[in-house]
Amino acid sequence: MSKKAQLVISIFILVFFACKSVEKKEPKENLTAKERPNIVFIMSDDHAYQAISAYSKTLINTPNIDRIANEGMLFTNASVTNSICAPSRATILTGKHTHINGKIDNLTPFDTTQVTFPQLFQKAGYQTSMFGKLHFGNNPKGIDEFMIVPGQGSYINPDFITTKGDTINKVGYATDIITDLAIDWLDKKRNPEKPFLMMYLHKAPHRAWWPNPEKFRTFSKQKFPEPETLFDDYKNRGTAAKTAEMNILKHMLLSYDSKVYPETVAELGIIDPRNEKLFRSGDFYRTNETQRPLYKSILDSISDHFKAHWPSMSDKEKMSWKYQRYIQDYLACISSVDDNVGRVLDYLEEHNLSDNTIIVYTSDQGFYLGEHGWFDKRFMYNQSFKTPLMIRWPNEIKAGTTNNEMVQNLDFAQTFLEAAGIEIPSDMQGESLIPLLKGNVEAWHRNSVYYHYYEYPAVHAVKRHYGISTKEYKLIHFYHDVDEWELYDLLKDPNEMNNVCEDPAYAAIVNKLKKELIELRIKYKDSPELDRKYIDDYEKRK
Ligand code: SGN
Ligand code: CA
Repeated sequence: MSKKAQLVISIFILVFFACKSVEKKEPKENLTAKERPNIVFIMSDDHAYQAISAYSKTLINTPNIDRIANEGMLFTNASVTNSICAPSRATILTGKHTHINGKIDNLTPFDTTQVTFPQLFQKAGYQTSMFGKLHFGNNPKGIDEFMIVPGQGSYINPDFITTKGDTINKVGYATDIITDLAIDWLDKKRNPEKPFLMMYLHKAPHRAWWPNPEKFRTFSKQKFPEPETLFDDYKNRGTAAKTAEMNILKHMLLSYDSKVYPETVAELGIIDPRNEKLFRSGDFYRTNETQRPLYKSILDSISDHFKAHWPSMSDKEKMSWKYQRYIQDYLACISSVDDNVGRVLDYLEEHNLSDNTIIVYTSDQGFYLGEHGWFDKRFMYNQSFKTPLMIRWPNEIKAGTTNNEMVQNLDFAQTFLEAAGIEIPSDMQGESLIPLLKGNVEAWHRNSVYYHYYEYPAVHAVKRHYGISTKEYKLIHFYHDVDEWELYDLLKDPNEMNNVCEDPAYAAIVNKLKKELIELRIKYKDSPELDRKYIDDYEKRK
């Protein structure tokens, strides 16, 4: 080959790779408004994947939520970095682990000088809105119009904080109202010249699980299968599982949770002032004259049944009874979420907004539906570590695909920013899911994820812990007032019933995972010093 030909080839190769790297790094800022996808981020509060029929048909049929999976991608291995409300939301908004964004538990204030992804969307010309439960301690930034419930919010006749900062009351059922607000915004406020980001955030199905009257009636008459591990005795687990206060039999409250009148409970000699106080400040007392009789007739029959049967029940029967009451109300709340998600999907379809809209359905974390005898979340064990996730985006995602990669709530910000062609801040800690959405699994290199939970001592008494999970194993370190390690063989023991950390057969795996955990902590800038700092901060606040 002549020198000239060699030179031409070298220049060609150089230019080719230079272009490639430019293509990889630069955001597609030249996307036109029409090309930039809209984003509808649907998130519920405490929605367990076990209660979505796209994942399991055992408990409930959710045809509308399933549509997102059937017409898009279902993630079977999505998890959160810290299984509790406000921290999960902080991670979603900042694209950072909670030890970096500082919102380690529901109680710590959020440093509002931090960048959240809606601010970047607003700056890039997106129209932005948010409806429902943010539960973040602060109003959102970068949102043109919002209506959010204060704190946990209410199911019945809820209050909303508006963009202007005032609080207004709405009559009706929260799940329906939040949807009305979202559809109304799409219908009347949306600027067709701009792409939009809408965060549609349900309060349901958070404790204390108040359904609308019609669903309350229907579901309270049904019987649901019990999970295999409802009567778990926590035998081969560590101290944390044994001392957690989220057992349905022991810690669920008869009036506040199971909805037996406090008078009826007292008549049977069961005195629990906290239970009574919580019930009396709860949703039933928010009903108006029209709503109250509808609820009362169902509450009457629950109390009648309780009074007639409770005294003669064994502990096992009491557990089963409380489980049924719990799951009936929980699923009834979800049934309303499903109906309402259907309304939003229909609206988008009828208005030709479907094809270039990314629709996400997820929850702020998973939840125990009687597995290990529990309700609530917090632990790195599967039901609360994992979270439902499905994404529909007809322009890019092949309908009906399933993905089992280890993705996290940490990844949303970067995914949305990449999709919209907006530059991703270099200090975000997730990975964009765009390659996975496009079916390019080879471009995904994450084999393990990091988790860290902090809210202790606190309600439900789940000890502080951090850990690493791969698809095969999970290694957890509980610390603070204990120093215990647990290892689960997820393939052999999917219910996580046997801690095999001390089993010599797993010694090599424990060693390997401990090393990888240290590396992950370094990668994500977590450290023993930060663990200590967050304990000290907590002590100071007490
Ligand atoms: C409340 C609930 C808890 C729940 C936390 C956190 N108790 O304290 O059961 O774990 O919220 O939930 S209640 O008596 O007030 O219902 S979170 O979703 O906000 O993290
Ligand atoms: Ca939650």
